[in-house]
Amino acid sequence: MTREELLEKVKTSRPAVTVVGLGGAGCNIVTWIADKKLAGGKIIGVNTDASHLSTMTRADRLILLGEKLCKGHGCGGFPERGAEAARENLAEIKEELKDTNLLFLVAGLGGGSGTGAIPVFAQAGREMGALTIACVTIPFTIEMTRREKARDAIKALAESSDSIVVIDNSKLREVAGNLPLKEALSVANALVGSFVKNVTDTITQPSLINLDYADLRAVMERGGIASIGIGEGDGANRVEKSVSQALSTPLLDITDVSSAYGVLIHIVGGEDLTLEEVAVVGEQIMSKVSNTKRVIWGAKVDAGLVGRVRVMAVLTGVTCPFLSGVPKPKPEPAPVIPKEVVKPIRQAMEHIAESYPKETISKAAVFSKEK
Ligand SMILES: Nc1nc2c(ncn2[C@@H]2O[C@H](COP(=O)(O)OP(=O)(O)OP(=O)(O)O)[C@@H](O)[C@H]2O)c(=O)[nH]1
Ligand SMILES: [Mg+2]
Repeated sequence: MTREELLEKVKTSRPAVTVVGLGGAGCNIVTWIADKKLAGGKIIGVNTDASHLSTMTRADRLILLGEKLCKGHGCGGFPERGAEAARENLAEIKEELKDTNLLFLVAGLGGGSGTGAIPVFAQAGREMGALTIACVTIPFTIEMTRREKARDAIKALAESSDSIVVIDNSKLREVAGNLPLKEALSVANALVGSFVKNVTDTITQPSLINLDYADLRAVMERGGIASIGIGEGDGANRVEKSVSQALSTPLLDITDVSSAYGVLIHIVGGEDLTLEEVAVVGEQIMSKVSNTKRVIWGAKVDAGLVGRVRVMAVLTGVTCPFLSGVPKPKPEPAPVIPKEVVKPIRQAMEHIAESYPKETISKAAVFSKEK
């Protein structure tokens, strides 16, 4: 084989990534992703609400769900209608997903369209052979009945998708401070969006060949519920600080961090990030998440982030009290997060929310305990 033929092969063997935003929140989140320019992925906006869907100028494809059922007016908060609407378009959905290897389904749970349609899309994605990752938010505690709907939707998703990355909006407030609603929603958009973007960039960009689709599959396939944590640090022990923050402040309350099945780490640092520091992240995670079978990660250099390290940790196969309905073993008082911890997390969120500057991606590493 010549080098040219090999390069052609690299191009054609790259996994096809599709990101679907469902319902109002889902569409807003994928718009965030489109604004940041997704490397090598197709973006689809999906809604029963024609008016909201028509605002999606950045998507590659749009699907108006359940035209007959909803007449373009939305679902009024009823997930059963959202599911029925999605079933109306099943043939079109399968056609859109047919060559996809990696499918991200993004929604804010609690309404009708996104909540009802997402399990239908997940099932279609799995049937088409895609690694199907749902990325969802749970409504704020004040949205009481909406939280119940979200719980049911996650249970349905557990049957139909590979992994479900869950961000609890209430938890967001806890770690980022008491933000006004609109700001909190933008932070949620940025967090879900950057998870999708980070993972996609890491496996589709040729300079990050060490973290590939097969590695991702090993951690996320049948991975169940997944929780995200982020951390950022500077100065001495900046890596240790950011790792321990990322693990100690998950955006979904989980029962036991140490029993996570798999961990995906994404590290961003300035030009001064060393490979040794990247390796320290691995050691730290392995020591803190002791039963983890698989740890994979990618690291990239962001020229604008001198002196700092930012870590996003995704723990798969976790259990969480919200879903099991079981209270925590030891009810703890509301956590008081020290200011020096809140501040860097907020900074990390602000960084994430900022547009990605032109980044030079130079390093990646994959480590696994189990080969
Ligand atoms: N992250 C994020 N969450 C949002 C946003 N808007 C609403 N939410 C959250 O998502 C939940 C669902 O809202 P929508 O996405 O508007 O609902 P929908 O899926 O369009 O459902 P219907 O409008 O009932 O058909 C809400 O309960 C909020 O918790 C947003 O812009 N960003
Ligand atoms: Mg809506």
